[in-house]
Amino acid sequence: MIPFPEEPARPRRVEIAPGAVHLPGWLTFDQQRQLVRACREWARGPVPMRHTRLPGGGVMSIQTVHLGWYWRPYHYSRTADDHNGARVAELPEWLADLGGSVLADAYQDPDAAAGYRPDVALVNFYDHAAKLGMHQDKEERSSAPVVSLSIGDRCVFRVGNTQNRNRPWTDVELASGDAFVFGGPSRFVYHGVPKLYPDSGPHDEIGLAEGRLNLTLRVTGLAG
Ligand code: MD3
Ligand code: FE
Repeated sequence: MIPFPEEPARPRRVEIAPGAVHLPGWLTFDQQRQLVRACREWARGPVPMRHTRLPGGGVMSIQTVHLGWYWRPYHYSRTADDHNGARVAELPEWLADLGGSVLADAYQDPDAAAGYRPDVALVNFYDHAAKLGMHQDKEERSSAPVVSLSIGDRCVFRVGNTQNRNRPWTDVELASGDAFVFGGPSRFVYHGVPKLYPDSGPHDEIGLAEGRLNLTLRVTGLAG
């Protein structure tokens, strides 16, 4: 018989930088499967998932679906004004609550959950060739933490600094089921996804044949 190892193969909680906490394998396969199913539904509309248009005329390689608020570069609105004009779907309570649970575990503070009221979720889909360049998320008028959930193929996630998109940075591998929290001094760090490992996810267990889903929960600090 193979004995159980003393330590889990992957640590449960890693603080990458002050306020930036990685929780490997936080989601069960059951939860991941339910999230995949929900994302499929959200991707159909009222604002269908698609490649975000960039101000320069290009499009992002990832595809995005929005809950609560519609995001495009430099701008949040309730309706997809550069697309079909529809109002985005509500952010479900259960998803906001899930974000609160992540936060409580990341900061080892049970009270953190109740106070966390995200009002937007952005769901990004990466095919095998999609990447996300180094950027800051600063359209939000709140410094509340961002909670991220990864499902599907593994990727390299690059956590940089708050000054510019260059070094120093730390590369972290994000796998299916991992959660990440960016708060405090890390809330406005540059970050990106330079590489995906194709066909590396637990497809059968989660019901996602290919690619990677990432959900981020945020507090916009906007009213209305
Ligand atoms: C750090 N998404 O949606 S998730 C994004 O994997 C985004 O799809 C990446 O960057 C992805 O904007 C990374 C982790 C993440 C998300 C938001 C952050 C890290 C963050 C906001 C501020 C600081
Ligand atoms: Fe980001």
